[in-house]
Amino acid sequence: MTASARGKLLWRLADLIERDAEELARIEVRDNGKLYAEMLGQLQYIPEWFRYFGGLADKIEGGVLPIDKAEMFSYTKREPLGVVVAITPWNSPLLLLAWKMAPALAAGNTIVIKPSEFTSCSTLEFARLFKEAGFPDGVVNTVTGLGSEIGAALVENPRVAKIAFTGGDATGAAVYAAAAKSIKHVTLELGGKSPNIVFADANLENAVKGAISGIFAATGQTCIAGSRLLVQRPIYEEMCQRLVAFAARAKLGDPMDLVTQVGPITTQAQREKVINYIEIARGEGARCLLGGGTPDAPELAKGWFVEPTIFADVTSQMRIAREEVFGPVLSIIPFEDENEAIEIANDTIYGLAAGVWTSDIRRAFAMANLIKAGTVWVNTYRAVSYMAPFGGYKQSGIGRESGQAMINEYLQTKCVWISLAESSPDPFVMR
Ligand code: TXE
Repeated sequence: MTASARGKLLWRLADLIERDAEELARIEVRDNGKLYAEMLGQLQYIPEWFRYFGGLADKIEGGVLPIDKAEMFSYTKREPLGVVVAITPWNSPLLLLAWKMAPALAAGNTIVIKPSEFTSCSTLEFARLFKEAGFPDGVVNTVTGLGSEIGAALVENPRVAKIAFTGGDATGAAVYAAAAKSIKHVTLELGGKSPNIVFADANLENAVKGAISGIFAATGQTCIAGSRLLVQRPIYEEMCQRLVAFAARAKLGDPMDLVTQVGPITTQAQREKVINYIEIARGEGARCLLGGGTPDAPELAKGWFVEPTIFADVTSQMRIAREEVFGPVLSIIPFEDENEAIEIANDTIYGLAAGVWTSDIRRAFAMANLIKAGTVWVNTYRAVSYMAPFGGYKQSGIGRESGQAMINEYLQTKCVWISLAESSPDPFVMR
């Protein structure tokens, strides 16, 4: 298929996703329990990844080298890697899949998708659209099953050229090690313990909303959760009070209901993990300002709900500040000045994202420079785009997704040498 034809297929697919966005969003909600409003927003935005990378498909160019050897013609080609395996988690199955698929297909690879065992339905429905768009059989394939069986088998398969993985850090490390056996290309998007840093000169109303969206939106089940809220001492108590007042009003309930703000946790095991971390935080001496358990409203009894929970007086040494909870649990940590904020912010194995709230432009740039994270938001939080490279520093991952250059993560370079000489030179000397 020509690159232009590939691009057109991706555009056609984008139109079909747009057509079916509501139905796909409903399936996502039934699978993972996240808010319909959130999943619909994602589904309505996903087509842009396919349009953006579809537009790039016929702009993948090689070059002719001004090679420094007589009678030699040399050029480069950008070629697809081959079979790409996309392994996706349960929190935003189709969005995270689109981030992998759009560049992989635009670059001319074929793809095998392994969705999370907890949320396979939306991917299976999504895969139908590729047929309808006219993709040739075999280009997009879906295999469902347990990670430890099916996922592991795909990672070890020597015919697979690349693994594009989003999930937990322990699984990511296992995938990385297994992929190394057959020298596969790997991109990993793993967890985070993102600092959201509020300075005393910030617009506090906006900062409160930013903190809430960082940890309670998506019930905290997001890799970019702003789970550590660093607050400058002069506004520490005020921020704590404002956050409690705001979060206490959050409406828990049916994720399909448009007035719901905090839905349930996706799996029972994940809820147990979150509750366990709340107990750990209490045991470590963190001060629980809000929540701290499961809600007792009878209408919520059948769901895996956890109360929006806020801990104050957290220190960087506590497990609640070091380990990814992946639930609606906020840790508030006080700091004195910029230096201490940076020290605390970077005191983590992770480096996925960070937020900075300040009205001082010098400080905004200084913090953006010094924070070790793949994304830094200033006076905003949780913004993503098909144009913006996304990925982690340190143990939050390898490689980036989205953005023009990221198509290179799915390409390899070939250099072709053609001798135009009539006779061959001395065979014992390198040319
Ligand atoms: O993820 P897993 P889980 C974090 C979050 C959560 C923890 C565990 O902290 O509590 O991870 O969640 C497949 N070879 N994140 O257990 O195991 C699996 O089938 C190949 C962060 O659900 O990482 C699924 O498709 N594949 C995260 C995918 O890996 C394997 C989003 C992710 O599952 C495999 C979700 C193996 N050996 C959880 N084992 C984020 N970064 O957003 C499992 N899988």
